[in-house]
Amino acid sequence: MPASLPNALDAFWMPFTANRRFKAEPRLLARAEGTRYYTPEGREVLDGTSGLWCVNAGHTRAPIVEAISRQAAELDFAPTFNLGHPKAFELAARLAALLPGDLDHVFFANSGSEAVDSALKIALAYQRARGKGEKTRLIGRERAYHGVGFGGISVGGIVKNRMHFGGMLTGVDHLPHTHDLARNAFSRGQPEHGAELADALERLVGLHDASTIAAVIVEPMSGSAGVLVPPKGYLERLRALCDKHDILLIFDEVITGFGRLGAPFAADHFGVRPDMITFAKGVTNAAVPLGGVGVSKAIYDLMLERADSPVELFHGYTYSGHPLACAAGLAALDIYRDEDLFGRAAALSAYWEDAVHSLADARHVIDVRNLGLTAGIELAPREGAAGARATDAFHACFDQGLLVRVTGDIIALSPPLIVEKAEIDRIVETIRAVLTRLD
Ligand code: PXG
Repeated sequence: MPASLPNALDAFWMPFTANRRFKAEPRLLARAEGTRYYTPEGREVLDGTSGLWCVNAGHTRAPIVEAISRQAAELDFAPTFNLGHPKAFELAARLAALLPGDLDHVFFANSGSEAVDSALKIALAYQRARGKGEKTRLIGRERAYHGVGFGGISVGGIVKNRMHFGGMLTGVDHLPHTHDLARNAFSRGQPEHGAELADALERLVGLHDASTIAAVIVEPMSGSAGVLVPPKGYLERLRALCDKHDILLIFDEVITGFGRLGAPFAADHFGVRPDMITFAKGVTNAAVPLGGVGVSKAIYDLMLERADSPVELFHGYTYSGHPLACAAGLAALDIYRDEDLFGRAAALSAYWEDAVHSLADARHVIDVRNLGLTAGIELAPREGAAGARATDAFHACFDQGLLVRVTGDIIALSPPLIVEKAEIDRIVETIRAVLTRLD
């Protein structure tokens, strides 16, 4: 490191990070393989979070590495505005086949945030194209995370992600979140209580009128907010209300897509059909950034038919359908299929559920919840210091060789779908040991 750089960590303004704390006490990852990260000193860290909910097939999988390097040598970049390259069409077709029902068309972006903005814009453009241009309102939900674009934070519901950034989009409203510890603590799988919270959409319709509402967007299971599992019947009710009022329903499956719940998408797991699905993360196993929107045949066909100019959607990114991302995506889909990783996640989920619920009596724990290969372990907050206990747990787990995610006072777990039972045991034992020692 050159002497002129007193702190070589200084220049990188790290996202969603307490930069001063990190740079005083850095934790670095240098290498990864399968379910493990390795620090620069060679210390092994078990990945309990699939990176950031994204490395579903485990790290540095050889077929993906090879596909990316082959693609980089063959075709590094090609525009997809008025031109095309084979792998973008191939990946879109593979995704259309994997997406549920008539979600037969795929729009590509580069991240979950861009996927969400794309879906919201498609919803508005679609309503306009069908002669319902006054349907401009977007409905999100409290505690939702839809990325960090202005569209995503407007419909999102995480206070800190919104409060610093001004007025955001106008004409947005929110449903109540579904997290209810008083009625649903320690639920296994979907909680019993709260389907009626979907009826809040009726109240928003009563307030704004359905003729002004374009779309509702929800995470079918909230990930970032700390694994908030939808109550039984809730998503079904939301779908029925959207149908009743001619409102599009968008599922943000950036986390739940690609096997996290033991099915290709949460829409499959819950048996509820949205009009659009946003995806990112697992689509390439996170090896190259890629996001996108699965769009229903009805939306796509109408947009093409009714367009008032030859270009039907004035939206897209330089890197929509980037060749490296498409190559990585195709290789990732092959792994998911060949290793039946979604089926593997489904088969492991009962073991996972028992394992994480064994923490119900661990120190500080006020709730354990789970679905598929996810879990939220909620801790009692320290008096006057919300979030501090879970942050300390994060650091202690890392030092004990386990990577977890924390949000507020919730530990969120989402191991790679290739996780072994012995590794699940290790995740749970490490967390118990850490909590036992924690103030
Ligand atoms: N929608 C959902 C449901 C997400 O979870 C995004 C959109 C945005 O994706 P991008 O690719 O723009 O980051 C996300 C991202 C965490 C964590 O620790 C979660 C996300 C990102 C970073 C951290 O919970 N989710």
